[in-house]
Amino acid sequence: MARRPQPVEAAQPVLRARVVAAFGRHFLADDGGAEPRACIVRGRRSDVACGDWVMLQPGDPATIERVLPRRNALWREDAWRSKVFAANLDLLLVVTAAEPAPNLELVGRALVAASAQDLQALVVLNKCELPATQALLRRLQPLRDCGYPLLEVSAAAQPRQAVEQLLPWLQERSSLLIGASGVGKSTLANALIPGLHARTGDISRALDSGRHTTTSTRLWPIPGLPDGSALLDSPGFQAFGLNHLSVSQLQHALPELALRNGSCRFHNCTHREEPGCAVRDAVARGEIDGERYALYLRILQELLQAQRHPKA
Ligand SMILES: Nc1nc2c(ncn2[C@@H]2O[C@H](COP(=O)(O)OP(=O)(O)OP(=O)(O)O)[C@@H](O)[C@H]2O)c(=O)[nH]1
Ligand SMILES: [Mg+2]
Ligand SMILES: [Zn+2]
Repeated sequence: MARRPQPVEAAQPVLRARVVAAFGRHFLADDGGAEPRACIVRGRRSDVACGDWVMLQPGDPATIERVLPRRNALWREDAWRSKVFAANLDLLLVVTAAEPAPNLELVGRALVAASAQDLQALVVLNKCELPATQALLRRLQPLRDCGYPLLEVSAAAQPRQAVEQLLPWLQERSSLLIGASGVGKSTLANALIPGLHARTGDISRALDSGRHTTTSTRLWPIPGLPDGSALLDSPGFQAFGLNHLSVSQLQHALPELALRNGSCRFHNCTHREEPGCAVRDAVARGEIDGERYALYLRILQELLQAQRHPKA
């Protein structure tokens, strides 16, 4: 008996696209068309982040079928969970400024997150026309000493110069602006991308309301640069997800510690109380900055704690 031929499923056109914005389960993805496409994610999967490459099933809205493997990712952490907020980056622009009161803890942690993901990082000291910049520069010197480049810019007072200084770093890469609320990330994005008109905020209003002016991470192509040059603006925030790091990854993520890797008496030295610790010796001799060492100890403590009590 002849079997009825099974209907052949029509080959589904699937598009490769990059997520440029994520709002809960709704996304915008750029597939090379004139405008990014609205899309949703199939099932309950919600760990799709800005910068992810995805396979889309066209439709209205389109559906994200699959998230392609990530080169790297950054996590945001709160008391309950950690969540990826940006993926597939090449450069981290860690923005700081003399006003509002600089958060060097956040700067240090962002640099650790970058190194741990093999991501090049740059410190951008914005609002450099403010007199308090000189004092901040002295506090940032230990970061320069361990090799992080630092650019002094003024996005509001001298946007053209800021753009000139930044553009050479942004060619054919995905660069993420990160830093505390009010340091001027969106003002920098507006200078780099004419016509963007990203909302920028009055600091006192933002701080009073406890709200950030930018509320979600966005990715934009940078006009005038080759394809593949993208800038990501993110909301200012306090806590970086570092708890997924191993002790060894953390030790390699601080260049001045990584340099002394293997020099301690014990190969698995945590650089706390162990005798014959090359890192503590270097701190005592002033070759490693005491604040940086203290930051290492704080992060170490946190990740050991988190590994004992994992979050959901
Ligand atoms: N004096 C001075 N003010 C600046 C400069 N760049 C930005 N600002 C001001 O700083 C304030 C905050 O700027 P935003 O660009 O909104 O800061 P943000 O980092 O994007 O803040 P969030 O989106 O809340 O994370 C605004 O009032 C800007 O005008 C600068 O170079 N100098
Ligand atoms: Mg902003
Ligand atoms: Zn040691």
